[in-house]
Amino acid sequence: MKFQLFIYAISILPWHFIDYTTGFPQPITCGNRPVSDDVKSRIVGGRDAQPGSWPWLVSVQQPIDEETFLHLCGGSILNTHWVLTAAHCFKNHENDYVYSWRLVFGGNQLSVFGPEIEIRGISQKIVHETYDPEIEKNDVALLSVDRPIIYNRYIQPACLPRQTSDVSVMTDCYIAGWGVLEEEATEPSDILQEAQVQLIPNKRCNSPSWYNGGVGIYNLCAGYDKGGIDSCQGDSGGPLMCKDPNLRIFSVVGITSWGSGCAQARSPGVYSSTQYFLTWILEKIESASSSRQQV
Ligand code: 4AZ
Repeated sequence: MKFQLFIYAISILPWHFIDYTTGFPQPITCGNRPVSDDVKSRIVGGRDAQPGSWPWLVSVQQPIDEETFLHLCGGSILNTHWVLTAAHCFKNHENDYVYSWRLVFGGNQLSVFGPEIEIRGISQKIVHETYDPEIEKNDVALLSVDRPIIYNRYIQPACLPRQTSDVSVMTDCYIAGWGVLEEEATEPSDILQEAQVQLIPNKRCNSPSWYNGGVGIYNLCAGYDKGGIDSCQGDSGGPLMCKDPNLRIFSVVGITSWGSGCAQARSPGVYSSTQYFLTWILEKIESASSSRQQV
């Protein structure tokens, strides 16, 4: 009887209370957008995002002097301890001491920090073992924070797609980040930008006048045939997010990785597929948290 009651309780819970990937040590809820649940509608060709629109978005920043930090890459909150980003964010920083970098959570305008902002240091950096910077293969990395992230209305964990989700049919997709607003620009955007993008099948993305085979099975392409709207430098590591038509919630399906320039025709943004790397992500987080418990 008790067991039946339990099964009944499980069956009536909203889906997001159920830990959908077995053994995934992320919070049971993810993908919540308490402040802004609707997308009203730069990145290149985007628009200012409303504060709280993408509460899992992280700004990965490097110190440039005693007081100043520079936005370098985006990231996504996976749980109170881990941030997902791109391996290539650390490519030209092999000799940098990443433990002096900082992670900014809950941000919208990076020059103005409100009370909702949280800042953490990095306590561990895990780059994919077979990351190949030549071809941006396995462009994925995890960062752990020095103190747990505390969620609020502006700071929430992301969902990852289920292993069984068909990402290719998702049509409601967005990118967001503080990357440059134009290919030639050097300064990152102060205000978080967002843009709607279309997933482009890998076969089309790999055609001769496009990337000609440069896109791997571990990648997703998103943007427009004509260009005009795209991620760019500084958006790297940040999320490509699609609304799952069944779950009606956004999942981070891609990590901004590379592209030929920004917003050019037949050169859409290329993203690392989080579904492809799901096992890697889960294994790393699990083994890191179990070894922490043993200490
Ligand atoms: C970059 O340099 C970069 N248009 C990121 C994304 C894209 C191009 C370049 C995609 O980090």
